[in-house]
Amino acid sequence: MFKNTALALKALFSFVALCHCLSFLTIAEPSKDKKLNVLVIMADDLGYHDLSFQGSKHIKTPNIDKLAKGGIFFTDGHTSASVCSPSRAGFITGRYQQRFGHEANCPPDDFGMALDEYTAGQAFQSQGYKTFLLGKWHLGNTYAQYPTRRGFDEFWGLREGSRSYFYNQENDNPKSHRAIEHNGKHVHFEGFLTDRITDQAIEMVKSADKKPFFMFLSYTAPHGPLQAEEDDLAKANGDPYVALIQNMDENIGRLMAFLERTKIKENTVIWFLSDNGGTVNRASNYPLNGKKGILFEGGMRIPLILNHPTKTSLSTYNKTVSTLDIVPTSLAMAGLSVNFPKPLDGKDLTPYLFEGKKEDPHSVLFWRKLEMKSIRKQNWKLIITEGLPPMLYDIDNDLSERHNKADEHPEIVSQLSKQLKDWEGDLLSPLWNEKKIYDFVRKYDYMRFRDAKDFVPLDDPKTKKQAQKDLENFERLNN
Ligand SMILES: [Ca+2]
Repeated sequence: MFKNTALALKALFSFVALCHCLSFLTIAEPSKDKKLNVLVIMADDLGYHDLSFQGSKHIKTPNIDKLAKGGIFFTDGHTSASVCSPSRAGFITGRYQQRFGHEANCPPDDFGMALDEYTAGQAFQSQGYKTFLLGKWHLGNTYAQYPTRRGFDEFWGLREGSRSYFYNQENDNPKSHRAIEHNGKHVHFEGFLTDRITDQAIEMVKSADKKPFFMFLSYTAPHGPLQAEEDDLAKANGDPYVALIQNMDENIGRLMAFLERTKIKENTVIWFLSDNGGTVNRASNYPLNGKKGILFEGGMRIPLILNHPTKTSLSTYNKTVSTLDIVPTSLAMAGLSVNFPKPLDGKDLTPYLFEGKKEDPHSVLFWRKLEMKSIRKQNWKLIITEGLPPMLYDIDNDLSERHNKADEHPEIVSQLSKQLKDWEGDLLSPLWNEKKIYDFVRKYDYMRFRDAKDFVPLDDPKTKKQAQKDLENFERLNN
């Protein structure tokens, strides 16, 4: 009898525990019958240190900080390139952009991202999502490359990579690819571009009319030209770089307030990142060495944030990840399954972020742009560039890349070089190039960051003078 009572009690406890579990599951997944929206906010040329939560003392970014604090910050997050166009090509396809020859920056006017590559816009469109692109495109200027032909229902922005933040005759000539367009129609805008991009983002979310949406909010800030309105300048002690970032942060705050007010935010996955590292002298990539354009960490380790409605206790993630992972991870979070026509290099991070998977999502990551390339494998990172000896860094112990270990560990250099070479076997040759002078500029940048004992200014006029001299010599010898 006693035994039976004990068994009955045990069964009752199990039943109560099960009910408790089931109700917990129901509470934990409020959005089960509603598809998640995905919003990717990309800054342009933002310095790694130039956000308050990253340690900046003079740049105030309470709204981006809030996204980081309420979400997951990736301490070892990387773009697939250290300049704009290839970095965006990698993110938007989830594939190493070198696989389709998209290595150099700025596709020529009659060319752009390979048309047989499948974009994030197409992937979400295929699932019945509304797809929006705001701001900078920079993946090709031709009509065939136009965002509305590449997976976006609606585009409000510029085809090119940068422009004035104010309407002006030079950029806003209707023939210019820097002019603002709305689905092919020329736009006359008033005031400051970052404000107008955000107004349009809010309008587009409203127009989605409760349908799920994918939005790529591609700000041009804080990329040059360094411009700001008077009141933003005043709040930034007269520094237009600071003003550009703080104004972008206020705009993100305005968008978040709208999403919160309409309860859309609780159903939206939000990413924040920069397309590459800082480059102007006012920017800071501390504690990273290097800058936009080269493959030291300052070029392509970026502040990567994932703010999301899924319940998790994870607030930082320390394994090496890539912006190639954004599209597959977002699709998985939204419970969508897309048949991509070509294999992705990006990984679905959800098992690592939400199911406790412990392994490395990427056993190795690769970079290549023209004459320079790099590989990262666990703590080791190798950079190889034309005309200089290999550079090998122990990233776990030397994040600032000050101590070249190539001479101490020739076996690691040779093993990583081989792995890099094998990866290159699957790539196309670059479909377009950059002016030769940039090879020399990059070489001198590598040398001065490699040899720096402490942090050095990001820009150096001597580098450009030296590069000009080398270019003249090169042309004399080759003509
Ligand atoms: Ca950029």
